[in-house]
Amino acid sequence: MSNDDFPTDRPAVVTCGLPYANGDLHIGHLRGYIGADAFNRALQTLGQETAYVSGSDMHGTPVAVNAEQEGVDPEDFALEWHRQYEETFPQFNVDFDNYGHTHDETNTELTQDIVRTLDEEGYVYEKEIQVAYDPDADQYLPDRYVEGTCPYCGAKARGDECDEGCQRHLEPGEVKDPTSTITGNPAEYRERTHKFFRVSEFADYLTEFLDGLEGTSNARNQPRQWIEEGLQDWCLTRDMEWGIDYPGEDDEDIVLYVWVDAPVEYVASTKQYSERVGSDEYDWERVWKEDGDIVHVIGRDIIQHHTVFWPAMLEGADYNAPRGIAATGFITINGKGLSTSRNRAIWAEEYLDEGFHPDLLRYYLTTTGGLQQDVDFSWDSFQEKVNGELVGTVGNFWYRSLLFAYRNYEGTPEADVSEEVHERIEGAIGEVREAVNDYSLRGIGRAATRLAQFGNEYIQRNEPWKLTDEEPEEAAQVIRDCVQIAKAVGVLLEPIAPDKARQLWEQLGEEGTVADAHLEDALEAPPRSFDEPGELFAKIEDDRVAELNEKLEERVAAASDDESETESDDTDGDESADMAETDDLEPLLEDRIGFEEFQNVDIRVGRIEATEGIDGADDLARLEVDIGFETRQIVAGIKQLHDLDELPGEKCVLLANMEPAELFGVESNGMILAAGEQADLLTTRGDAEVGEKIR
Ligand code: B3M
Ligand code: ZN
Repeated sequence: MSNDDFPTDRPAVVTCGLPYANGDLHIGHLRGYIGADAFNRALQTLGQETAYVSGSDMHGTPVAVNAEQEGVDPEDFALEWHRQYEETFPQFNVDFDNYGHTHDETNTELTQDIVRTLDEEGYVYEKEIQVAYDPDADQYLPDRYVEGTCPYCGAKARGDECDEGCQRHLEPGEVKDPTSTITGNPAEYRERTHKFFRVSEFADYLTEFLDGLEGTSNARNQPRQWIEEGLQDWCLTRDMEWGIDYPGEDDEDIVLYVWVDAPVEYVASTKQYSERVGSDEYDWERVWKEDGDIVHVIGRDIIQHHTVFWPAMLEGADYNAPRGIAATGFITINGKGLSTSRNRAIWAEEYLDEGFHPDLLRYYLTTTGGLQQDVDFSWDSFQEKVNGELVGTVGNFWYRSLLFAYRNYEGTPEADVSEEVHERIEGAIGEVREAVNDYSLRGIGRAATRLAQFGNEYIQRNEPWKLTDEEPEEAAQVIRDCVQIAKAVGVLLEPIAPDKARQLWEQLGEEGTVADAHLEDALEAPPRSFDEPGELFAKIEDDRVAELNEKLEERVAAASDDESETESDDTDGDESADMAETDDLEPLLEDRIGFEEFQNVDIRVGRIEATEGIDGADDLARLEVDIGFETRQIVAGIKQLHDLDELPGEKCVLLANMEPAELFGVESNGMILAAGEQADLLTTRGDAEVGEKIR
């Protein structure tokens, strides 16, 4: 099954993963909320009817554990964070049509309703299981109350997720060597009766669902492996008080597992929106029960919940399936994993307090790397991106063209847009349309910045300042074109930098709002007159970056100093990137080798010709590399770390006489050399030919 392209004549809904209402938001969180917001705005510019909804995730042990640590009631605790989030999102121009929370009436009722239907349809059964228990605390130990070893990959894992390893969901009782996070005691086991959802019955359905799923390839491919391994049924209930009751049961000590009611908030929040604006305007039931286009933007640590459990629940309860799931990579800071306990994060509030405009971060987060790539944030790379692309390309073009137009014509000169420029703008519109259908936010940003780049070249090439006296008509033509390009860049960039686009719109004296504009409006003539423009972007100076680097280092060091051994105050899955941490370099090898031995190592210059991710493998990519004599197929663990589409054409360095090996059924004939946790690919600095030996 393949979908018709966006825009469709059906209503769409875009969601982002629900933040747990348990702590401050950082840029790891913002990547998803901003990404989904940008995608939703982009759909709108295509003319798609759409809504952007989400809500706070109030339940589960992520909230209960943190509330307990603070000695407060989980409901009060979660509501307080929920209110803070409601205030934070608009500050980043994250514009939800509805932002609810999972503890509200709409979600409680809808969740119970869906679970009741699953039960009635025969998808739920009861089973006696062994549940971890801490006798000293006299408490059962669901999910984050217990830690141990992942039975699949051996990494340290939480009770319900292998957050530092393979990212799998773990069922109660699965984690090995469980210890209580309350007391540190080894957990005991006690028999309890719990409800189970027959996910295993949905294997065929899910395979078919994945065949038609759009979004990022990690979301489509990873679940296939889990399905092939055999799906387990899913425990729907937990021994705790905080959460939503199982419908019709009055056992006070058992609630629904947080991952049951959390995704239902996508539906509940859409329903609240629909009820507010009226179903004539936006019909949630059509979206969720008939034929709406549902798009989830999530972190890659929650792919299984969204591609296995959630679609099975939707199917079992007779709801519509998601059309697209886009799973973003993690964010690291200066090459190391985000860690809330180590204060190694860029906090949402902190970013704003530093006085940076939210659109700069929006641009950085959406256009640095592809969606599924891990992004390493540093103030240096932030500065480079802002100064190079926003200040140097977009801002520079906007300002110089509008200022020239204002000074010479007090606005848009009277002329028709030239054919060349008309076509160039049409081309950029096409690029955006394609990028949206490819779920590529970076593609959207690139279409806008490339158009601005073209504008700069166009102005440079035509030198209107030389024409105003001698060839006034030609000068007017060039500037007319430039004003049109400036406006078009604004329309194209709006999903990513909505406030900067709004400011440009105002400078042009446009009516209405750029947020309501469609892509085709990029070709509509701007108003005849406008006021003197101002510069919309300012360069970030080096000393500012030095100061920010220093502050960040001090903060991280201070947190490491007084850090207790436990990291249980980490609040979310982003910490899994902590694995990437290498505080110390690997020690140098003592043993020396002779030149002859080195001669046996055949290292060559290659050129990457083609790349593709390997289905079912999280990290592996298949590369075709020209090594002068022949083209080699090489498997490399770079899928998450590089944008595969960008590599063809790049020179690389490879070990050519590596023994062939087979990985995920693909033969690898050589090894690409790379450095560090981010797999920084080695290349040559000068003109060494492909095939040249490295000595
Ligand atoms: N509250 C946060 C996370 O695991 C979790 C998302 C729920 S989405 C339905 O990223
Ligand atoms: Zn694991």
